[in-house]
Amino acid sequence: MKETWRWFGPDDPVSLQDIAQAGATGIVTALHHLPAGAIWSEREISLRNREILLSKSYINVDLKWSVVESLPVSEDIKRQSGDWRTHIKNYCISLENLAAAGISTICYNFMPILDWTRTDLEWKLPNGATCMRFDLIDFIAFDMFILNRNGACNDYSEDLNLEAKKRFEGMSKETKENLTSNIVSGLPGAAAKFSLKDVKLHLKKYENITERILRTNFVSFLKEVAPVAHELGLRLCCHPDDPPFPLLGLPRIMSTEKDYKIIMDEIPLKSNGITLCSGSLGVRAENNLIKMMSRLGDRVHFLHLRNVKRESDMVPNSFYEEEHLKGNTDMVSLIRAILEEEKRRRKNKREDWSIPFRPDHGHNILDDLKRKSKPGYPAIGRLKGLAELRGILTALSNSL
Ligand code: DNO
Repeated sequence: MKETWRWFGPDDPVSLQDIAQAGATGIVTALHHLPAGAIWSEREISLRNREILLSKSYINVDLKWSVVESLPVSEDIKRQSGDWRTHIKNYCISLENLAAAGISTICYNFMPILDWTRTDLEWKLPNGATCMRFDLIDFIAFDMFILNRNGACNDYSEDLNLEAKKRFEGMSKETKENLTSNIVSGLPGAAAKFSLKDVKLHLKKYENITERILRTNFVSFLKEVAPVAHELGLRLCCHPDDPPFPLLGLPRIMSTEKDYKIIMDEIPLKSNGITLCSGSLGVRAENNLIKMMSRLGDRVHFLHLRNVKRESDMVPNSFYEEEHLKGNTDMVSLIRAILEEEKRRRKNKREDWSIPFRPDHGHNILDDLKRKSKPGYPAIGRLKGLAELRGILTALSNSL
């Protein structure tokens, strides 16, 4: 397992030097300044790459850009409307340029409009640390009474509607504003930042996009890009929906093992792979991550290791981000399953036997509470996660 760390580029408050001190050497980054659908030119890629390589002159550690997260898929591609054909061509050119720069693992997602979504970015834990949380009732209150989405009430049970109404009536103006900005303005790494008005406009454009249509569009996107990636020796890896259920009446189609299986079977190329995110998938009790790792393992190209605590086993549900070794996922068994997959790969002489992973998210602890980093991506909270994961990894590797 190769230790990597997400870096948002030169304006990330957590620097390359911090990463080197955390002990990770693989950098996970993206050209966040380029809009979805645009070409990632050789020049833009090499500027970012140079920045990472030049760090060697002031920190004597070899850091390498090892994963792209994410090469975003435009809304036009997801809906097959507007400029979607050009965007697919551009996607393929970006893949060629990335391959030329020696970067071969490319993460992306296929969630309509909203990328990962939380209602609370600084939820206080009993020990004074903060973490991220998705509160279903707050989300419904937003959907029904702030966004005023048509038909929203039909998506939830009567009880949930009533609870959300009560919650909304008790909210101050500031709480409503915070909730809105947490949901619509885009968490770190999301392809776009929206206003409430943008979300309404986008929702209108998605009116006729059913789950079936979205899946068909996804398959047709992959039928074009996966063969290109295959030729270039690249590994595409689709990140799951986060949270793994429909939001705002929009379909989400990469939420369960069954969803992944459909897509893997449709395009049976190694280049058509998975980002196994234990935090996102772990929000659904039916997702058995350990079995997913064993059953789909040969196409898992990237791992996000993180834990969540489900507050109920319903779908949808509320959840919060737990410490890496707490929460609903048994991290020791998951890492054991990953190491077994790596063993199989070594036996089959696969050059990609070492799977890149990153400690995904972290609590804000100690100095994180003073230093403003990107939501979910503090230095010390992630370092603690990485250290804990590294401990398990070392212990299991030694005993294997
Ligand atoms: C959240 C991340 C997501 C992820 C994208 C992948 O922390 O895991 O932003 O990067 O959804 O495309």
